[in-house]
Amino acid sequence: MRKLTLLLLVFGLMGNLMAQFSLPQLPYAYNALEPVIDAQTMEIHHSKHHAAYVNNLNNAVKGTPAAEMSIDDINKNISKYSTAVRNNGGGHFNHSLFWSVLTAEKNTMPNAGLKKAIEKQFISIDSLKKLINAAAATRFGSGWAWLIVTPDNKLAVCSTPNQDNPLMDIAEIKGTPILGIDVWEHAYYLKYQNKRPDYLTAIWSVINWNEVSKRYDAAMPPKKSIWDQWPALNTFHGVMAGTFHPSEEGNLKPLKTRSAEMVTKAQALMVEAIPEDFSTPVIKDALTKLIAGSKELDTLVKKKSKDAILTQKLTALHDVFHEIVGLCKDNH
Ligand code: MN3
Repeated sequence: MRKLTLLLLVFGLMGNLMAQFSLPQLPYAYNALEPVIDAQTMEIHHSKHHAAYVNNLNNAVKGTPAAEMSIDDINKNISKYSTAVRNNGGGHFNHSLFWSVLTAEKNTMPNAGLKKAIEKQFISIDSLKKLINAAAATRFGSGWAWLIVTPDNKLAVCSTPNQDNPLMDIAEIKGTPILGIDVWEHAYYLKYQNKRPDYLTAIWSVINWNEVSKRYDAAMPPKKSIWDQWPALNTFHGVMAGTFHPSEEGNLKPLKTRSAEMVTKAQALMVEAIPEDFSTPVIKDALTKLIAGSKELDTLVKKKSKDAILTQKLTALHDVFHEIVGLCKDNH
C-alpha cells in the first residue's frame, strides 16, 4: 500500500513537471484542404506556428497555478497573466478552434437551430459570410475574425488583434467563439500573398458547419421542453389526456364532465401570447381548428349526443392536438 502511494506521488510530480498543454493532431491530412489551403501552409502553420504557441505557453506557465488550468479558463482570466501567456495561450486556443472548424467535407451546412439564429440575426448565411469577411479584411495587421455567442445568447461578428479572442476578459466584444478565421499572413501568404480577400472568399468552402453547429449548441443554454416553453399547451394536454384515454376504454364520463373546460383551455392557447418559436401561421390555423372542434364537442355533449359520435369527434380533436404538438417539435 505504501509502495502504491509512493508510486502515485512520483507520477503526480512527473505530471506536474510534464508539459501541460499539447499540440492537437489535425483531424485531416495537411493536403486535405487543397486547393483552398495548400499542404505546405497547413504543415508550417500547424507543426511550426501552433507548436511554438504550445511550447511557449508551457514555458510561460511552468510551475504556476495556470499550468493546472484549462486553456478556456486561462483565456477567460487573461488579464491576470503575462503578455507571454496572453499571446501563446490565445494562440493555442485560437488555432485549436481553427483546425476544428475546417474540413475537407464538401457543403456542410449549419444545423436547424444555428440556421434559424443566423437568419434571425443576419438575414442569411451569405450576409453573415460578408460580415465576417469584412471584419477579417479590415483587421489591420495580424488577427482573427469571429462568429461568437454573446452572454445574452445572441450571435455576433467581431475581430481581435494578434492572438486575442472574444473569450478573453480584456476583449472589446466578449462571447464564446464558435467560428474563427485566422487572418495572420502565415495562414495564407504562400498561396495568396497579399490577397487576403481572395483567401477569405475561398475559405468558406472548407468551413465545417457541423462543428460550428456543435459549438453553437454547446454555447447556448439547454432548451426547455415544448411543455415548459408553452404552459398553456401543457394545461390543454392535461384535459385532452384526461378525456381521450378513458374514451379509448369506452368511458366517456370524463369528457362529459370536462367538455366546457376543454373549450376554455383551448381558447387560452390563443388568448395568451404564443411563444415566439411556435407563433407560425400554420400553428395558428391548427389552434383555430382545435378551438372550433372543442366548441363543437362541448355542444354535442350538452345536446346529449350518442357516445359513438362523441368518441369520433374526440378522436379527431386528439389528432388535431397531436398535429399541433408535432408542428411545435418541428419549430423547436
Ligand atoms: Mn495562425
